[in-house]
Amino acid sequence: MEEKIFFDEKEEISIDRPELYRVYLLNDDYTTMDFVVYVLMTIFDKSKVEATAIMLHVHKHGKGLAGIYPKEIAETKVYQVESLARAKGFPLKCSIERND
Ligand code: NFA
Repeated sequence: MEEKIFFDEKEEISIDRPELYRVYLLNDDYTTMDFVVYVLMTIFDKSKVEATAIMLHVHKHGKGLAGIYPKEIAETKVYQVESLARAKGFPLKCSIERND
């Protein structure tokens, strides 16, 4: 996405804005609620109150928004969540959707 900024009639610069992607957490029957809250606080910088609300939303509705980031950062978040989950023996999964 490109946005032109005009300073006056003569000067003009262009700024490339990155495409943003939504990172969702997906519900499953085995990952503990405490672990999902921990992931939201440590990987997605949520407070305990926000993390608990998102976790309960995922538990009830099947998926919930964890954050919105440029593509490479979104992919890194997914990798961090899923490798930490596997290391702890949980099947927790994420999905990514373009935020358009
Ligand atoms: N459904 C899981 C449970 O009852 C909790 C959970 C919430 C898992 C959000 C994954 C995501 N232990």
